[in-house]
Amino acid sequence: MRDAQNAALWYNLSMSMTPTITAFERSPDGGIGLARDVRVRWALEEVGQPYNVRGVSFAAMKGPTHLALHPFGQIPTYEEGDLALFESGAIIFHIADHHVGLLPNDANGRARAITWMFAALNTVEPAILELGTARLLEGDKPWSAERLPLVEDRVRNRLGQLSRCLGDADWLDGAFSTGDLMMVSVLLRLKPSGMFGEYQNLSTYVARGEARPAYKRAFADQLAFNIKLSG
Ligand code: GTB
Repeated sequence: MRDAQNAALWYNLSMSMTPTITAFERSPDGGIGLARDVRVRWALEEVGQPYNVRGVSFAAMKGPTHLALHPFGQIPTYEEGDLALFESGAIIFHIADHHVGLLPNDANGRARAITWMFAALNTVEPAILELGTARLLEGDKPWSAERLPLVEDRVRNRLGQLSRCLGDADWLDGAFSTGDLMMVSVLLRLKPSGMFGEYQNLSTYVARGEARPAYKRAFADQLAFNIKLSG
């Protein structure tokens, strides 16, 4: 009897400590992996941390329960015990900080990996997001034809700088780190446009990221999640 009680207690404790992330209940991309829960899933897979996923509808995202977790009403969020986080960068940093495998052990290498994570989020991703906005949301505006090449040039500029920095290395700074996880995740958004194909080393860099078993598991799981919910 005591053994059964202990087992139940242990089960409840481990379930409450298994992180839960949120994802689109139905991703608008149909599961091609562009939503930001994928990068969080990838980080969790890299460190071997099991997790639960809760799908959130667009309506629920703007409701009080989700807004208590995420002030901007978005996904992903991350809950673990009494900790609740939002922002994919903060979530992935937390995962990397609490597990072995995504940040180097030496202090300087660790600081550089974190720098690359910020560079991906603050310097590369904004230009890529702007391109998406210019193409998808502003393409029908009378000024779009004039503005779009400027936005494309800003993306090319960043890609050229990144391409020169990467050179023929496999990863941005020695071994694969959270900096690469974030940079590859950000660049993947450009994949449908074929734009990073203009930079061969970036193209193979992204493919190298996608080939990692942890990424493949993360991608397959989000796809299965989307298929299950739309079925
Ligand atoms: N800075 C935040 C982070 O990094 O976590 C940004 C989070 C964010 O943009 N979340 C998006 C969201 O919740 C989903 S990932 N949007 C709903 C809303 O704002 O109301 C971005 C995204 C959205 C849609 C597609 N798509 O259709 O393919 C892909 C990616």
